[in-house]
Amino acid sequence: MSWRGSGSGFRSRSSSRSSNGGSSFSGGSAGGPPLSVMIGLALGAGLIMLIVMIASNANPGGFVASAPRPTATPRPTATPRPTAAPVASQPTSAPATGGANEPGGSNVVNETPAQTVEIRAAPDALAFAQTSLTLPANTVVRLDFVNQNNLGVQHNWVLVNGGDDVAAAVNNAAQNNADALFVPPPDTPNALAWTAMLNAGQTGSVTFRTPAPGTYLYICTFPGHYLAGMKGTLTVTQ
Ligand SMILES: [Cu+2]
Repeated sequence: MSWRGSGSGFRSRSSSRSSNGGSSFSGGSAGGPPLSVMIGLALGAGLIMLIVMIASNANPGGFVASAPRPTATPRPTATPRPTAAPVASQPTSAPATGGANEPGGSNVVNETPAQTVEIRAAPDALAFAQTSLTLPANTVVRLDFVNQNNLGVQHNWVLVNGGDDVAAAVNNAAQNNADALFVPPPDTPNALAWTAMLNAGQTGSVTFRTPAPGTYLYICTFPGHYLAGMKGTLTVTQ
């Protein structure tokens, strides 16, 4: 019953509007107070819209100001990374050296020598005091090189597997081995035996097995000494 009553009341309102026949404006203008209320509402809505627009404009303005800051910050963090990488690569490339300044050679053995021999440096020249030496073949020999000289220069004793043609290659390999004081690098071809590079006044030894019978050169591989004539001949007998 109450639902019908409300429905009937709704019908009566719509019928009354249609009965006026005029537009809704004429009906609105007829009532003075509703027009002022409508203007007030419109003005209020306009003010709210302005406030919202101003507020919304202020927020994006803040985002624009803060946006360049994050793009600027990653730049300083990216620059230290490339500087750290080469620092890490340097210690890995550093160990590539020609070995230590110590005796070596393909004929070096760790056996009790059957024979010992002494070679001395010339006291006042870039030369060996003995320019010839004779040893038996296939014999373990300990050679003591005494670097007593008045020039205060470094020398070593290097036995090569041939003559001057082979000695030149061994000498070049040693002179490029500054990290080990110009001794031949490990596994240098045709380098049979060598002592360490000795300061003036030092004595160094190397124990090696003598090669097959023949003639062999021994040289000093300190830069310039072999070219200055610091060499001798080893004759290996049967
Ligand atoms: Cu020398």
